[in-house]
Amino acid sequence: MLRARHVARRPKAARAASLLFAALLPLLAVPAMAARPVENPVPGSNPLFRDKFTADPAPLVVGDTLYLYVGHDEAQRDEMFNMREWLVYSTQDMKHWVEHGPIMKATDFKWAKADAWASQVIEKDGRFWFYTAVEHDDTHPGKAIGVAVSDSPTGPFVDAKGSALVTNQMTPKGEHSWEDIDPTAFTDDDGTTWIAWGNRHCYIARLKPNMIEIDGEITEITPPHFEEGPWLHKRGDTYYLTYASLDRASHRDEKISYATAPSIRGPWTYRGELTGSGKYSFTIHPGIAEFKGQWYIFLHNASLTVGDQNGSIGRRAVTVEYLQYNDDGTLKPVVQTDEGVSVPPPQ
Ligand code: FUB
Repeated sequence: MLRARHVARRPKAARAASLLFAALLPLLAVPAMAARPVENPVPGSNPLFRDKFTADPAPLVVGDTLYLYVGHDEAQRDEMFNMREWLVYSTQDMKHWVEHGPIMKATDFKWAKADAWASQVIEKDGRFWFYTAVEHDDTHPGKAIGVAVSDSPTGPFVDAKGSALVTNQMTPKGEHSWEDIDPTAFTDDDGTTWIAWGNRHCYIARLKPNMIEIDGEITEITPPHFEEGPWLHKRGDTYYLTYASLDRASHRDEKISYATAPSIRGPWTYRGELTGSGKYSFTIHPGIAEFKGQWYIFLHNASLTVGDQNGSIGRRAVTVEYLQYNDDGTLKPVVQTDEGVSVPPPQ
């Protein structure tokens, strides 16, 4: 009898323990940090965050709040990149920001070994889906794209799939191991979510409704001068593919260029350069959002100094500028400023 009762009670206790573990798991993934206000002597001016180096900005609007996901640049001295985690900030007025701390580490993907590179979070069915590039372990050498999920925009996020969504072996055209980076995710009006990504080659694919599997073919849509950092968005009937571009003849610093299309399936028309290079930075990376009736483009440069560390290829700083449209839907050139959005948009 005793034994029977013991046996009968065990599954309940085990279930409770496993529910508790599941509830605590996200809390264990990264140490929680108390949210704290960001100090900026001129709120809204560039760079936005000045006590640490940040890169690859990706905005997400949820209600009256804009969340900004960034990679944390921790390169020391001549190190090229040292990016171990992603951070998130939020604002309700584009001038005053709150720092929420890390949402995830690259190695929280058990199959990844390093490199918290560029990412984007989108909301679908009340959950937050985080697509990002990391370095895969030796089972699939090269960069890969992972997907993580959270019930809150400030995370923490946990691996949603347990394996990579895209590996270097799935796009064999690439000349190098970092072809599969910089995912951008976009949900079209019919509810279908698409993911685009790439370095040198730009790819696009549909996601299954479960958000963790590619649905069908991977298609190449590489626009002129494409280097990396694609960002998909839509305004009115026009689809925009904005990206970091490189003049390979001069191999000067990257700029932002863009293309437009009447459908997510293309055809894409090249529209030229949108910005110049980020100050002192080889890379630049676009993230675009409409917030409270105004469009913004987030970028990064390497103009920030923190302590005795100057900006460099692996020590960047996130910035923001207004994004404005011409009547025909093309984008007005974006000038990168120190004022950022601390001043009204250009007329
Ligand atoms: O931050 C690491 C890499 O540099 C990103 O994946 C690229 O977009 C470039 O910004």
